[in-house]
Amino acid sequence: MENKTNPTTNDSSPDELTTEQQIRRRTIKAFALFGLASLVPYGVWKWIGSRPKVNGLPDVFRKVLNTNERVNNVFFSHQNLAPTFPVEQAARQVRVNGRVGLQLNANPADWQLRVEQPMPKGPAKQLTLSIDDIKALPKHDLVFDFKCVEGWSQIQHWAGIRFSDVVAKYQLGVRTGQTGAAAADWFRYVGMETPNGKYYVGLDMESALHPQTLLAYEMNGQPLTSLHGAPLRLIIPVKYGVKNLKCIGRIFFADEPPRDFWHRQGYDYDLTL
Ligand SMILES: Nc1nc2c(c(=O)[nH]1)N[C@H]1C(S)=C(S)[C@@H](COP(=O)(O)O)O[C@H]1N2
Ligand SMILES: [Mo]
Repeated sequence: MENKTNPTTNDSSPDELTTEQQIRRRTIKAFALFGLASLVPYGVWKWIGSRPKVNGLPDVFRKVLNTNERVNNVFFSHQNLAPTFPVEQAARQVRVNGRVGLQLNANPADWQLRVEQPMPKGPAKQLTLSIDDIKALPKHDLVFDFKCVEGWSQIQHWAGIRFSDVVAKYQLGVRTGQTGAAAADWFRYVGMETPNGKYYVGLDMESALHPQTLLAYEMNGQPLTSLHGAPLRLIIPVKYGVKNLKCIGRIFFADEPPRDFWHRQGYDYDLTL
């Protein structure tokens, strides 16, 4: 009587599955589906994570942002500033790391900065700047957490001029020679090297033009020591220490990534924090 009034209960027929078997099958199916479904986003996630980081964001996100930024015509609007600190927190004993290309007994009076950029028509543009030319631009102080890829960091106090101010003053970086040109007119990279060419870095233009990117001539209010890159070094807080070239002798603009000392040793080219 129970069997007749309840059609869902049927465990007598041999070709019907028992409730237990049905549950097991459904569970297996559910797991298989769940597994497949989760593989797709996991793969996408892995891929995004493996993308090079641009200003802390995987480049796929950056590309979207950049497109929007370009549309809004604020390609160099930099909202992502590195945190800064009160000057009292800056280290007194600033760590020295890396001496490649430094000529510790060079005469500072002999120093000059060579700047070069290819021009669409005619010969390359070339400038030679003295330390006084550099100091003629507005001075900026910066106290930030300097980070080396080797795993240490230190709050340090630097001062110098904005690289973007040099670019604006001498009309560099854009093919047309007119600062304020469309994003496509900008060279893609900046290369910097020691006077002897033994240490060299390549930087994407956006990071080079970041408002916290300085050509620094002071540390803790004093002229740079040779070990810290006298008379002029790069301070670029959006990048790891290796990109902060000490003793700049030459700066040039390019569309191909310039050679980069640590990239040649196997590090990421970008090294953006
Ligand atoms: N010319 C030159 N610049 C250089 C290096 C170097 O070996 N030679 N080392 C880099 C590395 S790895 C770091 S962490 C910083 C360290 O700067 P500091 O010695 O002023 O602390 O300089 C960078 N700039
Ligand atoms: Mo470093």
